[in-house]
This record gives sequence, structure tokens and C-alpha cells, in this order.
Amino acid sequence: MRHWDIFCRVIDNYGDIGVAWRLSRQLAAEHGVAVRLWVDELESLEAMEPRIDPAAPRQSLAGVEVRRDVRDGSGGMAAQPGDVVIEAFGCEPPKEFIASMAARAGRHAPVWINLEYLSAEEWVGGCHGLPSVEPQSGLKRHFFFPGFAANTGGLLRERGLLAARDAFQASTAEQAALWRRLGVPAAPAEEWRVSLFCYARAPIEAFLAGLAAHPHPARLIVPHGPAALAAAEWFGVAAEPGSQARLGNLALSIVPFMEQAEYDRLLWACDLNFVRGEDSFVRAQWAGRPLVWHIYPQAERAQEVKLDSFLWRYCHGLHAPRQDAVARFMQAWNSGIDGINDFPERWRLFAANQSALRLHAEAWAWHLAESPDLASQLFEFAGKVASDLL
Ligand code: TRH
Repeated sequence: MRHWDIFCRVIDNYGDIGVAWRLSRQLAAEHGVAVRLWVDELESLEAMEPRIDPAAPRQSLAGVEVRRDVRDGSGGMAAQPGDVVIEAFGCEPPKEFIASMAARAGRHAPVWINLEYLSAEEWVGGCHGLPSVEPQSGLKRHFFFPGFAANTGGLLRERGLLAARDAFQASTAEQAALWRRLGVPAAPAEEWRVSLFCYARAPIEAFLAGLAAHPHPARLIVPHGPAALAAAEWFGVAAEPGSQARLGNLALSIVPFMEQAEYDRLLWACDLNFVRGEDSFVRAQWAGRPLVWHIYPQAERAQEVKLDSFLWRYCHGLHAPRQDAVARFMQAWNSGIDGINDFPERWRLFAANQSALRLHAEAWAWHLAESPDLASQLFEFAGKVASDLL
């Protein structure tokens, strides 16, 4: 089980490649796996890993061989499949590649796994690990579901993550160095530091107005992207990394889109993190700080059920009024313009609970860390499927 192929298609954001890249590195570093990561578009990976050359068809980095997935019908994708083939989020390997997998059908067929999107919903545990037969090739494909419950595949968490976080959070020197690198002014002790990463449809203006009028001073730190555009427009400054502004009790710093590891440090350094999608959402939970999740929108508002399923798990153990404050604020953030009317009141209640929510977030991270991490579970699962084939 030494050779793995991981396929990833960049749909419209950073999450698919963010997860695939993180998983690939962890399998190589912690499980001795030789990973070939196939990606159709390398620019998104370059944004979070600047050493990537987006023009190179093949390159090696962090123990991972990164290959451009070119499906131009030239037959260039007929490489010999490894022992395990992962398709991230149902992206399917190319036809020629599946044909090579099928040619080895029987005892030597590669283990084929579809790594699904993360969801806190109850049904996920019942579907995790199930096989299905892919009709064209007749090969078995297994569904692997990340999740929060013990009967799921868990969450990505590399070895030593929480210890690294704790060391950083205990070090004022490391935090000061981070702010210097990002061009963010030093923090007065009482200032809240809030990172903002969300989709453009969030009620960003209402939130900025709420922060500016709030009695507690705050600084919003916004990586370059749609949220930075909206915040810069509201403040009337350029939407460029390095832009700074102030209004009322709110200061703004626009920072570059940074490497994944640096973004982790930003999450660790902030008092409150607004995150989105899948991977930043998980990283914010490991940060052990209060978070606000902007969920990826889906057809027929399916994301609302997913948000409520997460809230149900996350809020467990909080006092009822605090559960209410968290749920109502996150729901308003996700309902965009619909939630704008009582947004200031919801923000006021959420902000009033910050100290308790911080303790809760710390405990939540430790609770999640009691379960085995996703890469280890995937490694074990692939081994089990392979031995069942023998
Ligand atoms: O970019 P996203 O919105 O990704 C989404 C989700 O994954 C969604 O489920 C999927 O369907 C859709 O893409 C196509 O949010 P996400 O998942 O948080 O991914 C962002 C990645 O970018 C994550 O790996 C963290 C990383 N990142 C950096 O490396 N540096 C940065 O400065 C920032 C802000 C993020």
C-alpha cells in the first residue's frame, strides 16, 4: 500500500485543493506513502504554497509528487495506477486511468476510494465506508466520509498540531513576528483581533457597522479576496494587502492570501475567526478560538441543514442562552441579506459571550482531538479493503 494516487479538481475555490494538498502531505510525512497528487489547475495550489510552479507538468514538494491532470484525450493520463486511488469529492480519475485500474481487476486491483465532503449530519455515519460498483469498469469504489462522530472518517489533523498551536499561543514573540510579517500594527492588550474569510454574500457591511459601533475596540484582519473587497469598499481604501483603515472602534488590516501554515498561525493568534467552506472551517476548530462559519451554498438551501447539524454538535454543553447566541448569529451570517434586520442585536449577544465561547472552543478542540485523525483512518481503511480483496 505504498503508492497512492490522489485526484483533485479545483471547482471554484480553494477548499478542494486545500484538503487534497493537506492530506497528501500528511500521508507522505506520517504514513510513509508515496503520493502522486493529480490536479487540473495549479494556480489555486500556488496561492497556498508559493513554491509550486503552476506551469510545471510534474514537480515534487513536501514529499508529494504533484502532477498536472490534463484530460485532452491524448492518452497522457494512462499512467500505471498506484495501490490506492483516491478521488477527492467525486472528481473521478480520467477514463484511461480507470481502464488501467480495471486491467488489474481481481486481487491486484487498486483500492478505489471517493473522499467525500465534510458534514456533521447524522446520516453520514451510516454511509461511511460503504462500497458501490462503478458501472463502466465494474470496479468497486468505497465512500469515505469525514465527520465529527465516531462512526465517520474524522477530521484532518496532523501529528503535533495542538502542541504547535499551544506553543504559538503561549509565545508573545512568535505572535509579534506574525503581525510584523503580515504588516498588522501591534495590538493594544484590550483589542479583539478578528480574522475574516467568507463568501461575498455574507452581510459584511452590517457586521462592519456593528463592530465600529461596539464599545470594545477590534481589528479586522482580512486576507485578500472577496471579503477584503467588501471591507475596503466600506472603509473607502484600496483592496490591497497592506491597506489599513480605522472607523470608530474598528480598525482594518488587509493582508495577503498566505501559505496554509501561516494562515493557521493567523487563526491561532485571533480572538475570533470567520471561516468558510470546509478546510478553513476545520482549521478554525483546531485553533481553539470562537468561530463563525460561512457554509458553502448548495442547491435548495441544503446548507441550512448542514449548518444546523454542526451547531447541534458544537453547542452541546453550552448554557442555553449561549447556544442561542451562537446559533442565531451564525444563522444570520449565513442567511445574508435576509438576516440583516436584527443582525446588530444578534452580534451584540454573540460578542457579549466571547470569554465563555473561548473556553468552549478550547474544550471543543480537545474533544475533537480524542478521535483518530482522517489520514490515519483512511490509511487503515485502505489497508483493510486491500486485505479483503485477497
Ligand atoms: O475556498 P473555500 O470556499 O472552499 C470551498 C469548500 O471546500 C467547499 O466545500 C467546496 O465545495 C468549494 O470550495 C468548491 O473554503 P475552504 O474549504 O476553507 O478552503 C480554503 C483553503 O485556503 C484552506 O485550505 C485554507 C486556505 N487558505 C490559505 O492557505 N491562506 C489564506 O490566506 C486563506 C484565507 C485560506
